[in-house]
Amino acid sequence: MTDPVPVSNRPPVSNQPSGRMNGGRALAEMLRLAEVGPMFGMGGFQLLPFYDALAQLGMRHFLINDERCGAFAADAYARVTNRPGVCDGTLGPGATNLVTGLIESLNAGVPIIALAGDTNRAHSWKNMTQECRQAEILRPAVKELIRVEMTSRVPELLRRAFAVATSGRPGPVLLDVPEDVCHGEHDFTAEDFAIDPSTLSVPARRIRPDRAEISRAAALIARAKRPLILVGGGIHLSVGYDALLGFAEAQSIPVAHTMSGKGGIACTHPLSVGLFGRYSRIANELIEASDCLVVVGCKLGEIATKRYVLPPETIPLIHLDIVAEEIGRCRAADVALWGDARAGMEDLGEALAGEAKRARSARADYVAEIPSRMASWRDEAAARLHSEERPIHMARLCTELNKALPADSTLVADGGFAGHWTGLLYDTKSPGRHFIPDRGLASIGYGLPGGIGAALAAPSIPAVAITGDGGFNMMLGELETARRAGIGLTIVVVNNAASGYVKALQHAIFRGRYQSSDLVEMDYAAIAHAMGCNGIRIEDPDRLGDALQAGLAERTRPTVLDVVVTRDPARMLPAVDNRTVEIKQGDRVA
Ligand SMILES: Cc1ncc(C[n+]2csc(CCOP(=O)(O)OP(=O)(O)O)c2C)c(N)n1
Ligand SMILES: [Mg+2]
Repeated sequence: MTDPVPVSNRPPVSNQPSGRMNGGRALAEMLRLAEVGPMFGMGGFQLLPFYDALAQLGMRHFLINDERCGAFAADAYARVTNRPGVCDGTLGPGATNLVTGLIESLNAGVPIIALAGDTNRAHSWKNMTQECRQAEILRPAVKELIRVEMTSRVPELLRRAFAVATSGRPGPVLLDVPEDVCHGEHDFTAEDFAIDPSTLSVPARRIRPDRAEISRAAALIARAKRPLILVGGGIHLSVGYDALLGFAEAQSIPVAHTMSGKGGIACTHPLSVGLFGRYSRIANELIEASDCLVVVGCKLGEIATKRYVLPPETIPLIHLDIVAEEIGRCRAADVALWGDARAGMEDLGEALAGEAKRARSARADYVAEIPSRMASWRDEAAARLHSEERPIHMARLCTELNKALPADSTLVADGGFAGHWTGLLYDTKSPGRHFIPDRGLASIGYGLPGGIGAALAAPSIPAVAITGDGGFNMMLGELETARRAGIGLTIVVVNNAASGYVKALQHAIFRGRYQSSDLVEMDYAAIAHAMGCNGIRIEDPDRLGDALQAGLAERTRPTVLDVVVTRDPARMLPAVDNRTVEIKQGDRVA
């Protein structure tokens, strides 16, 4: 009698394989069952059975050049698709390199399944090569760290990982997989391979706020003459766009957004008052003049509150959030609505349905203010928004992005100026995750790998990443990944030959005593060419439009647009920064 063919050498016949297989194969089979998208990682001995299984099963996995980038790419993938992104690293340095990316996802509430190889337990703590206390290092970087101690428990614990990653406030879950568990074998039954489909995308489960609190909130809103909705990134995690727009329109309530909340409603909608917080067009003054604030899926952190000076304590505030303990953390709430953003907005809309007609007529003048205030802001900012100056003005670059990017495109914005300028001036044209800034941890370097994740998540949708030169330097190796992946990603490098945010602050606070904030002048278009990509250096603002179109037209190779912007540290900040100067009401920005 011949031995049965080992599972790893057989083509998959069903979603529920059975028979003897190693832990790596079981991991891959479960991820296949979960219909995960492209994965990002860098191999090492411990996880090689997993890699082998991916090859056997024909699953997509991209070698990245730094595990942090794999985590960033998985994060952006998850934001575009609302499905968990997957990344992996080998033990020791692979695992520790994941930390920054995983904390981005943790703080931003993004579902991730991360795998880390670990030492063979027969030899652990005997100075094995690359061994470190990785579980202790990674535990605070994730929503939950699951140590997989038995090959037989791989399916069960991956099921658990998806449930944790996608429920409540979503987040990253790390499976720490010892070498012997990954290489070890077990006889699995078909029933072992099962997964709850409701845990494969966010939000996995919805919870509605307490009814009595909804009534109290509705009463406050009904009385308000100038209510304002402040929306954060939770609106994307809840996919609450229709509920938000329906509620705002029915009740005539304008909407301001954080950087992460951009796209809750289209920035071009007449009820959108733009970004609030550290940088603002007209939103901060509308907050000051409001008589009822409805905060939705927003932590009211440092940037949103302009370092905790907004919103004024005197204005009644309703706070709707999926994490109960976020309510009241930074600003007391008059009404606490603990629940899912979409469900909460629907319930508020229902509670106020009878009021809608009266509210719309009572607030007609109020909402009519918004387009006219926005128009006068545009007039004041026009010289910068349409600037012909060289080096190029950041506001002009944002105007050109607004013109060039279609409504369905994704703009990924890096942690430095790139994110703040576009957070303020980039206009999404339809609701959704069309603007992806890494505000969870605000690391520089997210732009390029985030762009890779976004491009792979939605290949038919134009993907553009905007990054500083410092952030791009950090990640240059990933241009190789982008090229290998054959993606038509456009990378806009904001080339100011500086660690610009740092230099601008040194200018403002330390009277121009600069230390370690200059970069050498680089030609990133030439670097892109040398790496087999398209590259265009742009010094004339009138060439920006064509260059962006050229980038968007590329379908199979990345394009680097090297945009030469101001080198003057006095002119880099998108506005007066309130860490350096007191912001007075009426300060104009951009
Ligand atoms: C990993 C990391 N290190 C340091 C910082 C602090 N930081 C914020 S903005 C900035 C400047 C980054 O330079 P660049 O990417 O060129 O962007 P610019 O501000 O010049 O547009 C730095 C160093 C950070 N956000 N992330
Ligand atoms: Mg720079």
